[in-house]
Amino acid sequence: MADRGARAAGRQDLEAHEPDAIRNVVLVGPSSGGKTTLLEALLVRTGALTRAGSVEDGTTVSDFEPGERAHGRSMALAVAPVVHDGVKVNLIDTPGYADFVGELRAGLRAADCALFVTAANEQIDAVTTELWRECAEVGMPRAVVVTKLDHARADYAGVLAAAQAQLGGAGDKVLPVDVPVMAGSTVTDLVGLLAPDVPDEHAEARNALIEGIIEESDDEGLMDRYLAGETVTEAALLEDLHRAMARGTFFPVVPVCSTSGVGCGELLDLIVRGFPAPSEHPAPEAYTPEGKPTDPVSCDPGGPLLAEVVKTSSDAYVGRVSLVRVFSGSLDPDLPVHVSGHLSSFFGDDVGHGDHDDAERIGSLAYPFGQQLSPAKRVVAGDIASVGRLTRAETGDTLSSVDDPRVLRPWTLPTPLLPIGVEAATRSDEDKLSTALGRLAAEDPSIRVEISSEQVVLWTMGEAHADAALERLADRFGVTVNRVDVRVPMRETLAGSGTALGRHVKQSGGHGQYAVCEIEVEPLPRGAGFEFAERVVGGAVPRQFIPSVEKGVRAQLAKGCDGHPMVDVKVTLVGGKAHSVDSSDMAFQSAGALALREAAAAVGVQVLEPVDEIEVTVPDELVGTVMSDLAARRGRVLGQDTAGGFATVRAHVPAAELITYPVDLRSSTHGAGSFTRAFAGYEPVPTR
Ligand SMILES: Nc1nc2c(ncn2[C@@H]2O[C@H](COP(=O)(O)OP(=O)(O)OP(=O)(O)O)[C@@H](O)[C@H]2O)c(=O)[nH]1
Ligand SMILES: [Mg+2]
Repeated sequence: MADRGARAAGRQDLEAHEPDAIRNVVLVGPSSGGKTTLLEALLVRTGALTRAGSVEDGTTVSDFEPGERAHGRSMALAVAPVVHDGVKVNLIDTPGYADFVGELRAGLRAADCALFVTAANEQIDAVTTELWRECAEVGMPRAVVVTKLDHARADYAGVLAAAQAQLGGAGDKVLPVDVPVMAGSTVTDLVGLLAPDVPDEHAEARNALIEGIIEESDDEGLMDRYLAGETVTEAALLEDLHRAMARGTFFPVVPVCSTSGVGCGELLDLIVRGFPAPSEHPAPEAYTPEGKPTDPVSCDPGGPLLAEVVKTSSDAYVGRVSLVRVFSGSLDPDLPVHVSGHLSSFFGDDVGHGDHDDAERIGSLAYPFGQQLSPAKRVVAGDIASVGRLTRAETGDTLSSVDDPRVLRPWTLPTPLLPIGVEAATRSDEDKLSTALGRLAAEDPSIRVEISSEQVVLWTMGEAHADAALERLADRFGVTVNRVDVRVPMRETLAGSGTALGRHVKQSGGHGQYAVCEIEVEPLPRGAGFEFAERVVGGAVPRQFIPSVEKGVRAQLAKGCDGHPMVDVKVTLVGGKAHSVDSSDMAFQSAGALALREAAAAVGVQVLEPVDEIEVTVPDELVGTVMSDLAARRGRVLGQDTAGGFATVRAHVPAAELITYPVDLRSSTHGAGSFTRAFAGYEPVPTR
């Protein structure tokens, strides 16, 4: 802490008075691509820090959580604002590691443009291309930063060509706005291609850039005039670049070396002059709390309040801190707000926290700088701030005006597919467990909690996410749990048809018990559940005791005859005997239960296991690997489709074979594969 304090330079004025003086830029890209380090370099460049921290030493501004420092990689989104040329730039660092994609999604939501940070010594991987495509779908403005230019194996030209080939195309232009100047293997400077006095050796790159920008210009005669020799000013070009970026058709590339800071100034200039302001980026769709769509939201500080909690953290000293992106209106301390969380109306049940509408008051307002908070007086539309002491607002909730409450359509949440079985370590942990798990899922909606009678399962995005969740459970909520194997909920059914007698007779002294029933049993098709019928003739079982038999049978079904709940059977009561004094409801319940046990012993029990339908999507060339792996998991392939270089395989696979599938699929496809799963039904466990 002392070290970090010493690096922090004099306070900048972080208060933005209007949306056009703000840029919200999210840094995305593969893990270890250099995002956190680039953020440090940008902080130094703008004077927010005097000296850059390092990821290895755990001294960066954005990797401040204990887990991040210990592992040397980002695990959560973090914001650090800088001021450049009078414009406030909220830089949002996100984790590149796939387990933390929930944080990346929240970061994309808070931002108006994404910076794809790519290391000059790496390829552009499938995960990056996929994210690029996803951003394209929602029209997110993007730029590419090629960093680590000083790396021993840096290949700037190679990465640039790969970015143009893999990310550009179909009218999309990925073009460098700067060229690195190398002295041997050291990058010493950049040449800006938009400047008027570009050396001849870069004339070709400059022409390509200018023509690329002019093609996007609204001034239709500009290209002809340019080709005829008219000089287009840098300012005019930047204006067209800005417009094309906002439209999502032009993607500038900037080379950077975070180690030396070369390129940081150029990047900041581009962000301030070329990147769209919050007012140019459409806000999320808004609804009334009843679910009626409302007019589009405009980024007006004087408009009705509309803001969203993109991250929640709890601090032992400060309490709950909500990171909020304001889309419309302004936040003032003490302002009463309407808090809405309607995740289930958009995604169905069991996602994040329960739906709610509450009234609360904005507590303290602050601008976050990593984990440090500096007080804010007023936060206008387009800006990002931390709100202290909101007690009802959870991640994904909307804050709106009390007079005109609204709900924003939540951003797409990833589906956690890796189950982790947990058990409270001690009795006192047991007491706190369910509340703590609820908080965990409310803060991080990419975690789902499933508490069944059999066990507590935490659904997570991967091993690292699970570890981080359990660490948070211990550190923040003081609850220690042990990891246990995930138990798949088995069922059983009868292996055949037959008849059985349940004879519950106790007549040794005092008031006796007498009930005899005869049942016919038969297995039913999967998913049919339980059916009860009766064909009793001549009052062999008195009318009033027939429901007693059914009740006894149902109780035995719930317990099962071989340790698992029994399903998909039909039981018909066909006869029995009663005693005028000793028969009772209880006696017939016992006889019914006994009859089912006898039937199970006679016809045999078939154990059933849950089977899920999964849909696996992988690059075409990996489909063979996926197929043979599914076969090894006792999977049954239902069908296969191919589109755009990807193959989708649908299959039924026993849930027991899918427990570690997210981890295994990721490693066998190098992160390029994904899958969905849904419960399909129960099927007999094959006998070995
Ligand atoms: N040589 C060199 N190394 C760099 C540069 N930028 C980052 N690195 C190193 O690359 C490694 C990863 O950098 P990070 O900044 O943690 O990468 P990240 O993109 O934040 O990674 P995640 O947080 O896992 O997503 C660290 O060891 C950095 O020191 C650079 O410009 N030059
Ligand atoms: Mg990082």
